[in-house]
Amino acid sequence: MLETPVQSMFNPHAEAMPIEQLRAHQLARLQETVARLNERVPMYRERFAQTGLTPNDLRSLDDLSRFPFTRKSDLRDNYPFGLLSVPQRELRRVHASSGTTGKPTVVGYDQSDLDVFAEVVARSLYAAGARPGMMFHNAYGYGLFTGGLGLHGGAERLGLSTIPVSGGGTERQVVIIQDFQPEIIACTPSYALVLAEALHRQGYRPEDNSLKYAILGAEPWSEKMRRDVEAKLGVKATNIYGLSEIMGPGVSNEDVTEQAGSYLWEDHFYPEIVDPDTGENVPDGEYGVLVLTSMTRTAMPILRYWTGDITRLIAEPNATGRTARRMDMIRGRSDDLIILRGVNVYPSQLEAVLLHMGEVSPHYHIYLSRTGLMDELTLKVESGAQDPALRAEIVRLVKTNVGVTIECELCEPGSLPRSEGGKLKRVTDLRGDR
Ligand code: DLL
Repeated sequence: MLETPVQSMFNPHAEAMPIEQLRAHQLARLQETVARLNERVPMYRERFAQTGLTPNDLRSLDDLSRFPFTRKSDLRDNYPFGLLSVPQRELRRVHASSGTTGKPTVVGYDQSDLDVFAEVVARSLYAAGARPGMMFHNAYGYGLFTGGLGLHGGAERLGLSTIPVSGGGTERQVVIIQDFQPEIIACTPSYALVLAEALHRQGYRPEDNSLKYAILGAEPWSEKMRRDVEAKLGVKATNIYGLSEIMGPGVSNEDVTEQAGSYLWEDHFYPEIVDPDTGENVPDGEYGVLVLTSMTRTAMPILRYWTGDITRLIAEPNATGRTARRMDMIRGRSDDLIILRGVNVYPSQLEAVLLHMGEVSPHYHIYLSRTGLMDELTLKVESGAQDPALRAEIVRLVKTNVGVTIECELCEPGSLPRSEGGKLKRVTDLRGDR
């Protein structure tokens, strides 16, 4: 039976809020957030003062563009708790994500933030097809990464029977899928393909397994990959987007009946798209960098966060009854972030490991390739000593400090590309179309 629009939403009151009401709600929440930051967070207070702005200067939504961006480096400079706007003892959870150098960027949540987190993830799961009572295989990593616990909180709010399987251990995951019969799975798109292959090897055809819906994100993927996962896993797949600095997973999610852009939960997160070079706002429909403001966070609100993700906003009416805008699939990055098997890696993190070691030259190059289904990163480093122990040590240090398994090749001094005056390209991506 077809669902009416109201039944297709977890929270119709919020998701189908009339547009004028939504815009008024956003302005009021943004004004509260700016006032809170000005009052409680020294970095923001100083920055507003430097630009001559006060919270009273935010009189319309358009005024937001007069306020400064927040960047990843601001979180790093205030590591770990410098951007909190509540006393540290009010934190109920801490997560972290890769920073551009050795230190991660840390985000804190109080109880109210965790409630909002669960609400937006519940909406996301519902939009993806999940309904109370369904069995949910959560293969996002549990830990400092927001994926596992973030999805988990929303699944409990929605009323799913959650299997907190976490990432890795593919053979065990296959057994659990076969025995527990989950209808929903959440993981990275690349891992969904790995699981599909493993199920196939066990003689399972896509139509034999219990899975119906896959909620995929945390790394860039494409329509081609969606078709692949759907065919090989026998599911309907939707895109889930999010980032730790703003909340975690569930900033936006597609509706499974449309699969045409992810609904941004605009009563909690205010989206802008800006030109990557000028930082000026561009109209809905045009591509640029996604900039997000968390409007209802209390422990650590972030103003105009420069996500670095390139996408566009879709404001056209839709058939689901939701009033929020959608965002398109992420098309690329405005910086050099690499997402390897769901883990964020900046070239500068690898560089920091090398610089620390001494025995290798600072000349390196990163090659990304795909063997079978998994992405591989090969770090080529120049070194006079062709010592296998040195190579193993680099692999070990990268695993410990950056959290990813890489390949390393030592090569002759002078053999890697050098800058010819301009920006040196440090990464060669051989993965082709995804
Ligand atoms: O990856 C949160 C998340 C967990 C999202 C689980 C979805 C599912 P971070 O580790 O802070 O948080 O990484 C955030 O990952 O700025 C994007 O570059 C990328 N990213 C996240 N979701 C998508 C997606 C989580 N659906 C960074 N498509 C973001 C493309 C994505 N890129």
